[in-house]
Amino acid sequence: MSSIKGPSASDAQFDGAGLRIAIVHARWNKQVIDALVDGAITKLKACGVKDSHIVIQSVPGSFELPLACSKVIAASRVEAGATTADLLGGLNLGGSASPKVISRSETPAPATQSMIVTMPQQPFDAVIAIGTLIKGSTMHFEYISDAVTHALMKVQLETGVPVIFGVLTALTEEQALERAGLGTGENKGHNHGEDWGFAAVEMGSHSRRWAEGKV
Ligand code: RBF
Repeated sequence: MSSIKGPSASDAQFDGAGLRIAIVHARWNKQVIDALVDGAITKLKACGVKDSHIVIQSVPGSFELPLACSKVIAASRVEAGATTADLLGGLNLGGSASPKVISRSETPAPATQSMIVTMPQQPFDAVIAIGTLIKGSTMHFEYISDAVTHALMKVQLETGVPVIFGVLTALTEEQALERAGLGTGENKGHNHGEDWGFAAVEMGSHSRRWAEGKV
């Protein structure tokens, strides 16, 4: 039976070629997680995101996702800053053999036109948080689902980096399998990880544009 559920395609095409995306996933319910992560990666690549610009990190369970996303975003900012500083610090602008220490009051020499400084790493444009919570006989499901959902929203609002909500909250194992496209027969289902890959590229692209003051 056809369904009206799920995101409709955007009118715009989003190019992931310049984007750097992190996938942070939990390891509980591995079979489902693996399919979701694969689905996300497939669509990131289909949108042009380079292999080298897809970074994957794992944490024990879904409860750990919000902190991990926050730290990964911060780490990528440190990495980008450090890379730029290292490159600039490593350039010998004065032509002398020993490195020149520039005091705070001194103006650094302007870069010449022939000097091209590339930044091998850049901060993440979006993070996809992937977990699978399956309801058990205790209240853990409710507590973890609620806490993680709110915390992931907080991370994206506080960092300004889109966090794609890839946490399945399933009442049964069958439901979880179907949402990863692993159900059986007619109930094979759709791999939601694919939607999250597309969402990351769309939100990463929007964010870049908005950051440049363009709407
Ligand atoms: N983590 C998940 O990602 N999915 C689950 O379905 C899940 N169920 C849990 C059920 C119980 C009773 C407990 C104690 C933990 C569960 N976790 C689950 C792990 C949780 O997210 C976290 O990794 C651990 O509690 C350690 O902080």
